[in-house]
Amino acid sequence: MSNFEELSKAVIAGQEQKVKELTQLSINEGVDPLSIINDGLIQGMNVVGQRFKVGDMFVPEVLMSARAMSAGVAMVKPLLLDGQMTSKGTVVIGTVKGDLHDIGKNLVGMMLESSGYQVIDMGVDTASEEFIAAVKENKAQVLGLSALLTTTMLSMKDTIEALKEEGIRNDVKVLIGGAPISQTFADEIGADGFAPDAASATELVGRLIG
Ligand code: B1M
Repeated sequence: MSNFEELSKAVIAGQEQKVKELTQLSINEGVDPLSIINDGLIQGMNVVGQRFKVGDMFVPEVLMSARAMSAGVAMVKPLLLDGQMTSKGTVVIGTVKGDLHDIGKNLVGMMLESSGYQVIDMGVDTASEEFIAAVKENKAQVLGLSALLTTTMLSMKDTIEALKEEGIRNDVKVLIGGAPISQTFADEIGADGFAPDAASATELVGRLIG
């Protein structure tokens, strides 16, 4: 088995220590840092995303894989030349005002990051003005809103209206998700897309700005 295959397998298995050891081994052998990320770490996370989507992996396992992958990426990142780690685009993501649920949002963020997007995570209980400031400051192509409560999902509409008032609605694609969210609701409030899970969200971002 190649180093990359072993690395991918360790990511899939969520073995953080093994990922660190294998990443260090590759670094010591002089393997191209970008290949370690793209051919080893991200390959593993791609498999995790697919398995999660079809129900073969569950949240705790996905979080362990994401943590293992991030540990490897953190070791390799300092070795990359400036600008070598190109981003596919910038996504501002957060849980909407009044809502403190962040497990799903974190999964979506991690999955996007591991697929090569720059992710600006606004955390939880984020007001429309904060989203707008972050979109402007980072020139984000996508704004991802997460809500888990039927009471807070309504503030997604407020954020979309606020984007219109700021005159930047056409500059950014709005993707929404969370347990109570549906495609019907996305259509109702004028969002650009809805994704039921993290893997679909990553695919959708690719379609929206690809
Ligand atoms: Co709360 N909670 N909670 N809770 N909680 C729910 C959502 C609830 C359905 C439980 C229930 O009653 N059956 C219910 C909401 C009812 C409703 O509105 N209809 C509820 C309630 C009522 C509350 C409180 C009001 C309880 C109280 O205090 N009385 C309170 C509210 C606090 C607040 O937010 N202001 C509250 C608090 C909490 C905890 C803090 C204890 C904790 C959150 C911890 C945390 O997130 N750090 C919590 C939890 C854990 C849950 C449940 C049990 C699990 C949510 C979760 O993490 N799921 C939840 C019940 C449930 O959903 N079954 C519940 C796992 C996660 C991976 O899935 O978040 O759906 P999910 O994310 C998925 C997809 O939805 C999608 O991808 C993710 C990955 O596949 N997705 C996106 C999510 N965001 C996306 C964004 C995208 C795209 C896809 O694009 C941007």
